[in-house]
Amino acid sequence: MNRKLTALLAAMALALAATGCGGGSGGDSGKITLGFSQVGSESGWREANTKSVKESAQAAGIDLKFSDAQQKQENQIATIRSYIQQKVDVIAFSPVVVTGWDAVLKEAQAAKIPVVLTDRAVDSDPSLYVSFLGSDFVKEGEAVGDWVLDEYKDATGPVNIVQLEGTVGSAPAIDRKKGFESKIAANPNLKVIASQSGDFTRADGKEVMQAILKANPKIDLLFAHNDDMGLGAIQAIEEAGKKPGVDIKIVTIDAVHDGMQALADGKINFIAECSPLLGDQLMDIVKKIKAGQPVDKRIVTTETTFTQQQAAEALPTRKY
Ligand code: GYE
Repeated sequence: MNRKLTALLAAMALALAATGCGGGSGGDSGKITLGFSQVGSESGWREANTKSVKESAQAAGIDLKFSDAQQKQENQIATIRSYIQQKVDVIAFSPVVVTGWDAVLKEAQAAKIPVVLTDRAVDSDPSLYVSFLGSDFVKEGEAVGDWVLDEYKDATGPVNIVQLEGTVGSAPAIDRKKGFESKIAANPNLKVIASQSGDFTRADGKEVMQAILKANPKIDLLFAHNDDMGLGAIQAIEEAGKKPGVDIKIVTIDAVHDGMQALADGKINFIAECSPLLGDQLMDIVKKIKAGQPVDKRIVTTETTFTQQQAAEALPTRKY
């Protein structure tokens, strides 16, 4: 080999080491590099999910690149493109909405970087990602719907229901609504009189509920797609001089700490759990992918439901 070529190869090796791009074998430390694009920090659920991902990556010895998209799809797409450019080993993300991912997923596939979906689904062809880890949101909506059906089984007149929906176009908002409405359809007394998005945040939950309270003098039940919107609505209900959990019954999804506290305190009536603790399972998937082992295309999180009494019992040992 001539001298010039040897020098060139040495320089290239150095450059690769400096940028941590080992051609897909991780950083210069030999660690696996995972690029993770988070939805945002809109809720207690999201906070617990972010903590879980960060702690599990550290425990697994995985080099985590983390980015918060502030609930904007364009931010997530830009971040994923930057992870592709950085040649991370694996990309994971929690897609803010279901549609619009084909182009960037094809770019990742062309760059031979495996993609794992966590928490939320996309409507792209499943061949564009390796695995999807997260809850069954339709089931969660059904669990809430079942509770409402039972609670009002003896109702003789109309039961006025308000629904606070999650982020427009997101998998949990679409599926929770579908699951809930499919169940309550069994009793014609159960009527959804208003259904609006509160974007999964406490602030929007409060604001939207204030407007709905003004427009609707008789509300029997509120279904909020997550605890945080329910907690915001509780403030609006109290400020309107009504008793949450009594004058207006409240059912939500997530079972994060503040939601469970409100349930134990009698301000919420029922919660279907949605576990944010996806970190350990995600790191296992990433390691398997890098080891060339097969991973399941769909991994569904195990979850439960809570009544007020069950919440009081579970609170002291709850992890989030
Ligand atoms: O229920 C909500 C969060 O995607 C399951 O997003 C998640 C949802 C969760 O903002 O609180």
